[in-house]
Amino acid sequence: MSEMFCYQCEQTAGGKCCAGNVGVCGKSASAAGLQDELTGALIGLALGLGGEAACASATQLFVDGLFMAGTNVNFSDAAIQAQLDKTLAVFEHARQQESGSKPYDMLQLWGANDDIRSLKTLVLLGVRGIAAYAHHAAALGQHDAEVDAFFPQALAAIAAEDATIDTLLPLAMQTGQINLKVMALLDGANTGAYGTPQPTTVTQTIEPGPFIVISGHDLHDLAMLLEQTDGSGVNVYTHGEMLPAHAYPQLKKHPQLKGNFGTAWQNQQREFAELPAPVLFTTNCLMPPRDSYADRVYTTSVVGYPGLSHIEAGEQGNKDFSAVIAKARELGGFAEATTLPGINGGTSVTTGFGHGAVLGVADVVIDAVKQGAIRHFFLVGGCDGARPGRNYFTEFVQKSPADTVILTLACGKFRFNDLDIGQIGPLPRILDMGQCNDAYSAIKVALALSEAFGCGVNELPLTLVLSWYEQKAVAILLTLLSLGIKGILLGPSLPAFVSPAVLDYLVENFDVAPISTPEADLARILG
Ligand code: FSO
Ligand code: SF4
Repeated sequence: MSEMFCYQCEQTAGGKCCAGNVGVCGKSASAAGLQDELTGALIGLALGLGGEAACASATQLFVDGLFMAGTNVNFSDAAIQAQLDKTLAVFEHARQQESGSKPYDMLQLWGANDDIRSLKTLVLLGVRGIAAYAHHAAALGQHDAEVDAFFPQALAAIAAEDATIDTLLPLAMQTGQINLKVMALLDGANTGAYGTPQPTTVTQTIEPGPFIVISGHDLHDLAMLLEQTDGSGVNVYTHGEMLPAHAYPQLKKHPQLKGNFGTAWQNQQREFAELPAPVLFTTNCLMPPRDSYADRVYTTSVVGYPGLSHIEAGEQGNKDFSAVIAKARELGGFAEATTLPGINGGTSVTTGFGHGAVLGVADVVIDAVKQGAIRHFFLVGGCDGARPGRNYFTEFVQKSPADTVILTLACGKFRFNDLDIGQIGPLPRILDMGQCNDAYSAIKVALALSEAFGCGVNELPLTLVLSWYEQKAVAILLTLLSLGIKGILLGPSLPAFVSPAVLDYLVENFDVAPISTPEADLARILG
């Protein structure tokens, strides 16, 4: 019987760790073990490099290997083993050059003393989040030398036996700063390729006829799919974190990009059960597919699940989605227009309030604050998940007073983005800034407001109410802390890998607090 140790996400078993044969997410002990081996191989590679920057192909190994070990990304032993083999081949080459080191044994990390393990885990998970964003930017040909150099630097530091709280805390803050860099890189890559997002209302009604559902964060994959479905009679609907794609001019120009299907990732087994269409997963969050629809789920890139069809990139990263298009035709879609309403029964959602759109109406926003029409901004954003405590975020938005604005991003917004809570002047009260990486937009807007009002970000009428689930959220939290942002409310539970001493540090230095009830938190913030 195999055993696993994994505590990297919010739904970890008993709020402590997944052990035994299978994790709460459905990841097997063998896949978890291979992910540990892969991470250990990458740490060994980093040590062999002396923590120094790697060549482009080794950097891609860091990016892909780290992303592949993230939550709900890859469940396939064969795929993880193949990535491990690629990484170990580099060791073999280094050994022949007599400059090699050994793969790192992850048990050294999992067995370290509480606080060291906690801080090293914080860095490792933050780096996994950074790798995800670097992966999307690289797909659009964008790289940042400082980001690339950080992978070996941070991984080598995780192996350091002489690491102390005093060396690891600054490294955690540096992880946050590097994540800011990579989010900026990805923002530039996405807007450079597809234009500045524009506010866009997206229907949740599916037209009759064949269609494809595309999920995940990779806009480049969507762009390729749209090019290949142009004029084909096959429509395309976004799912989950792909929703904000509707706001990009160079993507929305394709008339077959029709609308959005479904809500956040944890509802996919129910929402896909009767789906007469294929689903393409470009990134997490993939759940183990039910037999009723497993034959129509396709994965690509670092995503994988045993038995699902996988589409690999060919020359220059091009992908051939003809099998997905053929599957859409075979399944035929709905016979009549069909609406899958949002969580609260809404039939459309609005997105596209990135930094370009919001700062484009900065004067309106600043005037509304000065005249008291906007009393407070809440950033209610982050990941969704299955825990019932996540209803907090819906209720928080429902109970927020009419003179407050809700900025939101990532998949947690599906809890409330179909609510009509009104407008303040020309502005809707819910402004969807985009995907989780568009936390960069929220930061840009906050910095612009603080400049306009001549105060620090912590003095703004702005509170961050964050829902976390996986490693990208860890990276974003580190970014916010590294910017000195205080008073963040975090839920639905605190990370299992944060030791009591590290939590004390976060509370004392950054006033990070767990969510309580929407009523109590709203009263305290606005009181
Ligand atoms: Fe959600 Fe999943 Fe974007 Fe995450 S779909 S939970 S933070 O992978 O990446 O928000
Ligand atoms: Fe458990 Fe989360 Fe790890 Fe899955 S990713 S095994 S749910 S801690």
